[in-house]
Amino acid sequence: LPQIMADFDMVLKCWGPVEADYTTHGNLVLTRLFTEHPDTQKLFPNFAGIPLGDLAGNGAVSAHGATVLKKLGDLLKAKGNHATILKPLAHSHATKHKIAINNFRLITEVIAKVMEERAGLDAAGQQALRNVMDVVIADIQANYKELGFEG
Ligand code: CUP
Repeated sequence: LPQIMADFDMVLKCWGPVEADYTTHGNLVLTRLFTEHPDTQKLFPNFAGIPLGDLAGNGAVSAHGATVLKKLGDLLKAKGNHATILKPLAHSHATKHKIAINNFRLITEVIAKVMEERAGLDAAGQQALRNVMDVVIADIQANYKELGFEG
């Protein structure tokens, strides 16, 4: 079995607690991303003015966080067969939101920590998540290039 398939499976083994409450975990991920990397909050005009202390209770932050994690769940379950999922996602993040590639690396590290704390993802599982996201991010980058967005 190729290692990357074992990596998808290892992350999916801890996905249950995340999937059980995308809204709560999505808010935790974005609140932590914006707290640890303040520039990322400015990427979203709707969120830019929210004080750090109010992020945890903000419904729009929770809603986008839920969207992000649902999408990641779809990607994990596709186990690399994700071209049709990634294409529209890359398109909107390149042309509408203008999210540079590095932000996907930052959010990967935040998701690894939140999954460690909330879903028991151990060090090997966190590395598996990084390996999976390396593939996802490389494919987003290929889409970005095609769209002429340097990312
Ligand atoms: O969907 C969405 O919205 C996205 C999600 C994803 C992608 C890729 C992979 C995974 C997931 N997003 Cu939005 C993302 C992001 C954000 O928001 C921010 C920052 C970074 C990233």
